[in-house]
Amino acid sequence: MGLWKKLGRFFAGGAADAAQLEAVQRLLLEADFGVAATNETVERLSRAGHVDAASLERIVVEQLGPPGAPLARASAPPTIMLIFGVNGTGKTTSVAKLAKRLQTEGRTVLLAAADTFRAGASEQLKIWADRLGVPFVGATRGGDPAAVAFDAVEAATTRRVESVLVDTAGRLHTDERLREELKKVVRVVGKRQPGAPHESLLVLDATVGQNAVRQAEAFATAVPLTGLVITKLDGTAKGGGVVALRRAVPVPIRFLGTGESVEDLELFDPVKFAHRLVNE
Ligand SMILES: Nc1nc2c(ncn2[C@@H]2O[C@H](COP(=O)(O)OP(=O)(O)O)[C@@H](O)[C@H]2O)c(=O)[nH]1
Ligand SMILES: [Mg+2]
Repeated sequence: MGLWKKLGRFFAGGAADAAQLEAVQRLLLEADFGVAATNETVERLSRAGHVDAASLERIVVEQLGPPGAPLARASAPPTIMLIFGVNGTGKTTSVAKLAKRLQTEGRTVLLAAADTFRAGASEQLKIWADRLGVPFVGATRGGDPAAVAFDAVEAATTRRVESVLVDTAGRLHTDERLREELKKVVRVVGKRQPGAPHESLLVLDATVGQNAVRQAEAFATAVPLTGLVITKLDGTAKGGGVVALRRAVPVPIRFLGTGESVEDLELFDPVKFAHRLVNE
């Protein structure tokens, strides 16, 4: 149910009195907006002196930031895209979805499995590569992720593949060794290919609330990010968490994951998203 309909249980809209603002506040907190975005929204409604669906929607659109920009294209190929995130967030699935999107744009893709930590991680990505019919660079368990990323850039250059998607490891976002490992991946591809990485996307699971906010903060301080991919929006009524995420890190939302199939990826549209959140 949209926020506005839920709000309708408390009042019908109109002049913003203290009770109404309190109802809005409760509702936004319940919807995972987080304290900062909730307070800002309530303040703005209070200042406007009026609580209605259109105002709420407008405020949310602004909080969500710009529409998702399409994937970068390097002037000198290959374009290198690194995908970060904690295990289970939908990182590998998102890599496959992004590969599919690149193919739809007529671009050639190579997938690289730089998750050398998790058993079966490389095999899982290999299955996607076979399904999509794209070349694959795998990892050996316990191997060096930066070496895999380097090999992937080499392979793409030799084979004239335009874009490389690198699936990285994400066991624990608080793990200092992981931070160093990810920094090294960034450093190594940057040395091999000027301007790389051209994208560094962080995958976050919309269903885990404040946990995703902490992950976003931790990754954003470890590596420079170019965007967020927020997954599992099909499985949550708490779309407000997306507002909290965007607020936690100054990184634009680029794509939304809306299901388990390879087609279930949308370019982020803040107007559409806010409308759904508030009105549907
Ligand atoms: N419902 C839903 N499930 C998703 C989405 N993205 C990924 N998943 C599922 O989440 C689980 C973990 O995905 P995976 O890509 O292996 O995560 P990783 O460990 O981060 O690489 C799998 O069962 C996926 O099918 C999504 O947008 N919606
Ligand atoms: Mg994975």
